[in-house]
Amino acid sequence: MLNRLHLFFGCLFSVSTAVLAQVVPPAPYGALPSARQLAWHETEMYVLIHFTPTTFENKEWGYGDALPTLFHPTAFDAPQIVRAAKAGGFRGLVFVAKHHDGFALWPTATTPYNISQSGWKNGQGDMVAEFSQASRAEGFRFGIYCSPWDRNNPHYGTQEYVRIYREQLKELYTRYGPLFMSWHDGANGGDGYYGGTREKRQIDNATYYGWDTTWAMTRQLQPDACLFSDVGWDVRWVGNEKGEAAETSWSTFTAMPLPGKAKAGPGESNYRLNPVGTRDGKNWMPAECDVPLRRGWFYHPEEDTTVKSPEKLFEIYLKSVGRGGALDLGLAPDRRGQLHESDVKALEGFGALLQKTFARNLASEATVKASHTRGQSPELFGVSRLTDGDRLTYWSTDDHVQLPALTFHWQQQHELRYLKIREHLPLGQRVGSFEVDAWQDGDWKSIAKGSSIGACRILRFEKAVRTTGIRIRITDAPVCPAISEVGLY
Ligand code: FUL
Repeated sequence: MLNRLHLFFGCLFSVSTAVLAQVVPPAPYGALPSARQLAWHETEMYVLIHFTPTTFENKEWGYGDALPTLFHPTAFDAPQIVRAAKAGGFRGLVFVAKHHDGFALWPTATTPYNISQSGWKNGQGDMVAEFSQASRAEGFRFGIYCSPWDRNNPHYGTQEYVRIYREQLKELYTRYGPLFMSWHDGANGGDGYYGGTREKRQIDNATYYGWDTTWAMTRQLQPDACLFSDVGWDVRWVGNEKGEAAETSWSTFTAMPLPGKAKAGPGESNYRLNPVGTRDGKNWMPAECDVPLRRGWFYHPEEDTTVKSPEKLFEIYLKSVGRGGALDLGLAPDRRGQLHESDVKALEGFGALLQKTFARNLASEATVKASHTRGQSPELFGVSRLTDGDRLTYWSTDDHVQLPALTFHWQQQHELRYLKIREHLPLGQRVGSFEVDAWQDGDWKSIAKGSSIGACRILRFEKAVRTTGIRIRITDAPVCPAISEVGLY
């Protein structure tokens, strides 16, 4: 009797563990994104605004000696700028609250070199506040860029300046609501005005700023803000200002020592690796791809004809967002304090192009089949998850099925040019490569190959294919996949 009971409970136990085993989600793989990084991935496209006395000097890098009264926008209109960005499909705005020239665009107690000394709004204005409000009114996330290099400050190069810089961040972190980014450029030290001394000041970027202390403050005061710096942190610089990640671009990254150094320290990064990232890297640190809409980051009237076309912006989009990163597009208000007509037109054209290209997802109209479904549980891990528009749901397979395939079939032929695919990021970057086939003349023919996926991978087929079927085969993966979305356009 005891033996039979044993057997009975034993069977019950193994059946229930089998059922359980079938429905548990796959174990996460490798370095994982934080909640703030996941939110950043969803923001995906944002703009970066440069507007300081440097605009009125027609320079790219202000020396720090421009008179504050030089800053006098005649028709400043933050909502005009945000609306134009929104028409371009962007979802966030990072405002340069202080550039290398050291001029603070908000009324700060930390330096007299600030907006209250300008004639704008009789010295009563606060441009950070205006951009913050305009952004939030349009549903944008808001962030700030405060340059560590300060060519105006007499204390630059001393510990007193580091204290002042932290104080500036503290004001920015506590006055303007939640921030999605705290952006710290990498241009550091050199010649400048420095309180009238007009000299060259070198600092050791690796040690001078005491980033660990500063960023502990960022975490405390702005827990949702992703830290951008050229040495990485939450997001890494893509390594160029063309807005281009490499064809293969992993969201994980292991900082490598600079040539000749034994180990990578803060302030060091081997930029050659930034466009690519590191497969199975130590940290989740996806690429931010920054690029100005014009030739430079600031407005120059002679560059009115260098505004990138909607088509060029679309190419950049494919190489940034389409390679798992985010696109950070530099916008430069003119001396009125608005975007020039050419910039507005380019943004509108780009937004329209995105809309048109990705308007109809044919994957949602297809009969979709998977070669395998995790735990034979379509409700939890089935193919319907691929087109539900929800990044939190995903299709997956049993642990031992690492190279499955998906097929999409239609009754009639469709013309296809793009594939968009996303991994379920909370489980890490899992897929190493994949291949796309089209059903042609009664057989599957390979039409495209991809490697890293991550937040989003967009493949543009060499030419448009007319077909009734598409197959996606995972061709390399150390673990089972977790794919959250597939789009075919
Ligand atoms: C760089 C700066 O030197 C440029 O002026 C610009 O602000 C760009 C976005 O970052 O590090």
